[in-house]
Amino acid sequence: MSETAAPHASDIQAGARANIGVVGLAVMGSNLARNLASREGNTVAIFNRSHEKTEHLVATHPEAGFAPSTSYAEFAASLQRPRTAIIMVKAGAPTDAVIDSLVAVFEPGDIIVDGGNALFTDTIRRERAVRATGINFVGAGISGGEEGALLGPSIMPGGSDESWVTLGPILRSIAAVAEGEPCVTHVGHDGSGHFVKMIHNGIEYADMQLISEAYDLIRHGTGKTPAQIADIFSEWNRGELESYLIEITAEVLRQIDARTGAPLIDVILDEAGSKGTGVWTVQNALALGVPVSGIAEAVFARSLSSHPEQRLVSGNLPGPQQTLTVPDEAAFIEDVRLALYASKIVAYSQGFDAIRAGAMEYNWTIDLGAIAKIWRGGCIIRAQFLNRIADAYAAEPDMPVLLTAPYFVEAFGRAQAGWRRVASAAAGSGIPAPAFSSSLSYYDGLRADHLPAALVQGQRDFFGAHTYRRRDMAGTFHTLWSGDRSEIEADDTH
Ligand code: NBP
Repeated sequence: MSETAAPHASDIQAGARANIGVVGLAVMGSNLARNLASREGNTVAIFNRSHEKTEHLVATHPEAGFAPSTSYAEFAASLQRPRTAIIMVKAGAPTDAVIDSLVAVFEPGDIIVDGGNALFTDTIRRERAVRATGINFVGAGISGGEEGALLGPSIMPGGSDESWVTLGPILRSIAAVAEGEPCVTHVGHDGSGHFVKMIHNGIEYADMQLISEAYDLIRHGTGKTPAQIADIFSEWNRGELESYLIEITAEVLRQIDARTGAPLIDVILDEAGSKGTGVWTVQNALALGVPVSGIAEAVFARSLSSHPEQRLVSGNLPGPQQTLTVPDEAAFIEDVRLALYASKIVAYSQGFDAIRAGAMEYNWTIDLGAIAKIWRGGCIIRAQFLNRIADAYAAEPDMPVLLTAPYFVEAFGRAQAGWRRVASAAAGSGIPAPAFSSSLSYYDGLRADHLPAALVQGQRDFFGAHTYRRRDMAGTFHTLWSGDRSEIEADDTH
């Protein structure tokens, strides 16, 4: 598809000098507006509900040459056609309010982009409603926090092919660049971009939990200080685990609290918060029937940590002392590294399986390899390792389960003995490592010739006549558990 962004001369209204606009100038919107303004050829229209933020941005960044507005009508008039505006406001009702205001002043062919963290089903609803007016609506996941918005985020836009023609060059110009490629791709239609962003955040939860479990086990097993463990993470960051999250983990562990002089990690309360995208990932994966156990355990672990009233009364529960005796420190640390790597492959594989299932459910055509590539830069889960995922999908685009790609099979071959030792050591000493353990169980579940699901089917048929299928013949069967005949065929469809 050709991608020429320049508007026709006849489309340029008198006084309309901006080719792109931003509505919502809190931390993300103002940084994104500055990023847009810093790129050759862009003039950025800006609007915020409370005008002080607009004035502040113009005053603090005169070099950006912003075109500020005090009303939606003025904002629309300052934009060349097709008008293109990126909304960066609080997700939910504020986003709906801004969309309604823009629809009132925009015209057919114009483009409204929601760059906030919308739930993808809201994006599907909004896209349908806005499309009915002839205006294009694009839900775009944007990852990278405030620094990414300013310097180059990873961008996951959905929406129509028509809007991508205008939007593609603009988004490519502001996205992070990884190995010479901009970290943005047209993910698919309607809510696909926000769906992929949701899964990105779910993977982020799992990755953070796995890293935290690795830190905790090393601390228990070796007695090393946070600063010494920071050095281990820095070392790991030079190998196959190289990633932004490993890099910042070392920095967090090295930090000293200015008030007490203690390692900051020992001062921070161990109750993890969340903004809900992990929960969305798990809820939607459950609805799609995709086991995302690594992500789910990470969400549950944050939830467990945030119930002080339960933890307060549970300290006397019987169990090991939660101390770990490690005969060979270096070997143990290497085992933990391998456990982290293998569990990380599981979490990413589950996340990509969820994208594949979502694409089938919602009729999106999503290039999974392209998603791996746009996550290599700008976003929180950026990592070298994503190149291996892109390679795997390039070799076999319809792979039923990502972790069976040859590169990962080889990695599991190297990692699994250490992974098992770490999971056993954690269980034996009573140190919680839910994401390590559940990732290993998932892996073994996939490998198993026989699963205990046969017994579950027997139980279901016993109490609810839910029927079962047999190994040795086609068809669906029900057993008369207390009757004369032991089995009847439940249907004759075979
Ligand atoms: P916030 O999520 O804190 O939202 C504040 C902005 O929303 C302000 O500009 C505010 O205008 C505007 N707003 C609200 Br609240 N209600 C409004 C309404 N009814 N009409 C018009 N404007 C309204 O800002 P943020 O942290 O910059 O995040 C923006 C979006 O980006 C969110 O969807 C967020 O989830 C997403 N995001 C954030 C990050 C991050 O790291 N922070 C990362 C990725 C994505 P006002 O000034 O008049 O109150």
